[in-house]
Amino acid sequence: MKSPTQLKEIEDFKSAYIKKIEEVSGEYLALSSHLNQYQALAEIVMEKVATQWAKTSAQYDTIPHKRVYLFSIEFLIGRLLKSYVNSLNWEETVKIAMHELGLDYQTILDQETDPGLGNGGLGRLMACFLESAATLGLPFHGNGIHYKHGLFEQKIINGEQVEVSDNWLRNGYPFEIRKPNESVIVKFYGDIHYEKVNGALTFVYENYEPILAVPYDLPVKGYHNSTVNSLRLWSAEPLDEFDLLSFNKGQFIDAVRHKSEAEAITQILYPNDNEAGGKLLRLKQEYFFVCAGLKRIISRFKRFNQNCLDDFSEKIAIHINDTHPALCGPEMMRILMDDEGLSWNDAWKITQNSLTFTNHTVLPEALEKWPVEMMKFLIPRIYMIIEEINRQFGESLRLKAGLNELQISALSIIQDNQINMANLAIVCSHSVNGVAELHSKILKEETFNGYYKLFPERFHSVTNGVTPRRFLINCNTNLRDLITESIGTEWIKNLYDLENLMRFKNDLAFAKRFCQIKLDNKIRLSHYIKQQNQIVVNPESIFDIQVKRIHEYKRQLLNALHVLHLYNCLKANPNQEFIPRTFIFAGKAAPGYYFAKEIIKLINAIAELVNNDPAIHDRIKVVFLANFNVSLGEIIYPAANISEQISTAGKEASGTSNMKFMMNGAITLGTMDGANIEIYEAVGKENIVTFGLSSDEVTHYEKQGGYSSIEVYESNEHIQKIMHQLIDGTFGHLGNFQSIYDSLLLYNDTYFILKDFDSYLGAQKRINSIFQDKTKWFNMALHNVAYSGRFSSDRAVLDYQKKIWKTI
Ligand code: GPW
Repeated sequence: MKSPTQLKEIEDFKSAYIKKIEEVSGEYLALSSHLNQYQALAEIVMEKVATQWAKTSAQYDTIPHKRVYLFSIEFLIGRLLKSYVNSLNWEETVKIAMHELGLDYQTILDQETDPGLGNGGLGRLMACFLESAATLGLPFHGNGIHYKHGLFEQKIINGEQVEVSDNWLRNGYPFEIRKPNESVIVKFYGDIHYEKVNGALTFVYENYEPILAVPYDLPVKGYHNSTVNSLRLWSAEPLDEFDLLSFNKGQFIDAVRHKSEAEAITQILYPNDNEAGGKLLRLKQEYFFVCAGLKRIISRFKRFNQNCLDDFSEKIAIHINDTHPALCGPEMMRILMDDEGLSWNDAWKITQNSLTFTNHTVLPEALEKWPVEMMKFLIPRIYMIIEEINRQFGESLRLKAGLNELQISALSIIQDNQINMANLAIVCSHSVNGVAELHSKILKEETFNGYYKLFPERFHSVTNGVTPRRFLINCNTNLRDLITESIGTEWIKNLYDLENLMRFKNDLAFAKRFCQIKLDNKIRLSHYIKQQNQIVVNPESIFDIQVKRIHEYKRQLLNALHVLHLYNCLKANPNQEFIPRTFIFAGKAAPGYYFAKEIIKLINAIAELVNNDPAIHDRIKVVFLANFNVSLGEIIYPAANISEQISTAGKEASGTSNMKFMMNGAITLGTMDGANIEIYEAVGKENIVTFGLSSDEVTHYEKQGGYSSIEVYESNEHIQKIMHQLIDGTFGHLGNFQSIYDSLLLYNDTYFILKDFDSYLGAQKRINSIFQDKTKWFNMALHNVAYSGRFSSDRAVLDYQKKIWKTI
């Protein structure tokens, strides 16, 4: 029964909506398109959010509280309409109203583009942190880039990845506000020299190229509270005056060129994940959003602090998310000295006390290094400051720490004519952290060991987390309702409360509903698969899923080779007892990453072979879903039985899909890597399936130049068979996989795929036997949901607040 207030709310909503439809489309509701229906809903929701937004900002201005600004080159926010509706506690009203108006709510939600302003885990983590901070009511804002084109859309054509440009702004975007009057100027190129003015040596920067940075603000709404924070994304535009100047001189082409060169800066997100690019335009992007963000933060701070910067670092924390914003160090020095007139020492104190830094990888190819020449050419003043920071740092190591020249050069920010951005970030900040316990340990013992020995107090660890609102509550509503009926609503804000679910471990009625929900989610995913790939899968089979960027270290190849092996077993012994499995893959490869693209091709070739072989009798199905993004993840995570987390130990800093799957009751099949180790500790060894070399074992082999993959090959006939199939024409026109064959046998299998193969096979067999025992399986799944509390990004953000930013 609806209360009179609820009934009124629904009626009010309906009339506001009917009117809004006319405003956005100039038509009556009956004639409106789905897109118009979406736009009308988005506008109504945005109005409601904006009211709280204005209020939050005003409150922050009056109540002094340390603010955190998160600087990141990626924010993978996902679709927002449903999030806003649910966080406003408006879900029921909107659903009923839409229904009564004869509209399909899901179809309307599906009109929204999914802003792909990030590549993968790193960008998504930032979006989770923003959501959690707003839900916790903390003053915490994001600062990044307003890319015109986000991550490319992936199509699969003839089994291969084809990239299509992403145009997320094509229909306009209702959840951002352009704020031209808060624009700032960012300067590139030019010359620097000192001049004597009135006897004093004065520093002059001239002939630079000014670019206008225009902010777009997006509201970040807390769940069921009234906090709305901001995500500020900067867009590059030409300065009008300059265009006019060229026009007046009749230099039309110059004017147009300047315009497009300016706009180029924020045209596109670089599509590399865990790999540093080295392109001038990328460095331009890095400086662009750092400079614009810091200028605004500092000028706002002065406005509210009687123009005084003394206590800046007590009131503001600036967080450097991986090294892409590491220019925060020298840029803050520049603003404080050149624009604000502070001395080097005063500027340095404020800078270092304000900055904190998180590292997200130990892969050498991902550690950013920029050629000195490029930096000098593009941002000469910043280069000067970096040189001076480095000189003073070297000096202090020599005098205070008593290091010799060899030791000093190993820690230098400038090495081999390159700027080492991680070193720059560490030297300029007072805190460095890794994103899972093992990862932080590797940072201390290996990657940054020299710094750790000097400044042990600067090193911390904060394990990643994901927001349960997006990755459980809003995407697995049936499970949400079951949980709430069973243990109340407290868990939504304190995910540790999920442990109360263990009370139901012997409750048959609960178990039945829990399993039925999983099955329904699998049916939903099966429909999607049928519609997208024209493949019919069996929802009763084990859904074994690996979704993430395609990367050698993440070892989708190990998974694929195992499928091929299973196929061989079934072909050799067609009547064997076999538990049906559906192997689901999704993920994008960087467009220039040849080997990753070959892996996609191989998965699709295996799918073609296995899915169409009548001898298999549909007992194995292989599916590669195109264009993995946040929205697709929201359909996939709730439907998984097995979460594949099979990176080479020591290589995956944390992983976060492991947490999203776990929360939805999937069982992790994983190596002892990244946060898998902490999932193991949380659920206990009975409730996870692990395999493979440990990180220490991997390091041990690496120190000897690797293991011998040929030896493994020679002693294992299953491996011999699958290796031959890669190159013997098994896949017909679908391809020959010589490069994969070579990497495993000729180039000694850098990621230990063949070395871990047998162990992986054993783990997969264990899964089969467990799955047959339905009670045991339910119990494991329940443990995974119940002990996912510590993997909430609420916990992660609180850890940062306590340990890193010291805000609470
Ligand atoms: F290389 N991560 C990512 F460290 O998604 F910058 N993209 C990246 O470019 C990098 C890291 C970078 C990921 C890590 O691979 C993953 O293990 C981690 O869970 C995630 O960042 C969030 O910390």
